[in-house]
Amino acid sequence: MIEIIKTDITKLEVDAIVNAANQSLLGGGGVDGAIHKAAGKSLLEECKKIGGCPTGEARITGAYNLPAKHVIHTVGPVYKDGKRGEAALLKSAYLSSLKLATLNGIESLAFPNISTGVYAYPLREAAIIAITTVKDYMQKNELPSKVYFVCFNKANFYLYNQLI
Ligand code: AR6
Repeated sequence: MIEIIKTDITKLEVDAIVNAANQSLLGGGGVDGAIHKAAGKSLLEECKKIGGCPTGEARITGAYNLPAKHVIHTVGPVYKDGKRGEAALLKSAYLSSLKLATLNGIESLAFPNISTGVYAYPLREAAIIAITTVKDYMQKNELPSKVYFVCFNKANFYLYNQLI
């Protein structure tokens, strides 16, 4: 079951929220900054121990002061011209997050619109990759049984509703 919602991902009481992080996993702006701010310093301490994450992969941590139970940190690609493997890397960021969710018994999972902020991925192309990857995975796996696409801005909210 998939739901599209327009809200701040840090407010969600789900088993896991996904963070659109960078390779350092040490925080940044956008949704990453919001998640670290709301979770508190213990999240940064746990992330330091992980020692980074390559683009297209994902890592799981606790969620500390957040209402969610876990944070899955994934690193989407920086969009340049679409000819540098961006699509495969974005798909891989979604897929790696979904696989970690399954491995950790996560039923409800919330995704932000990975790579569509600072990393400048074109919204429509990114939304198509997100939706097709999640739908396909959920058809083949029992967990996660509920996925939220959290759209923070009107443009993405409109686009996701149009595409789904
Ligand atoms: N809840 C849900 N979505 C949000 C929130 C929020 N609180 N805040 C922003 N968004 P971005 P990226 C949306 O830039 O493009 C960071 O500095 C935002 O509107 O957060 O993957 C990292 O450290 C946009 O639609 O992530 C990396 O360096 C979406 O989240 C870099 O940015 C993603 O925008 C990653 O860039």
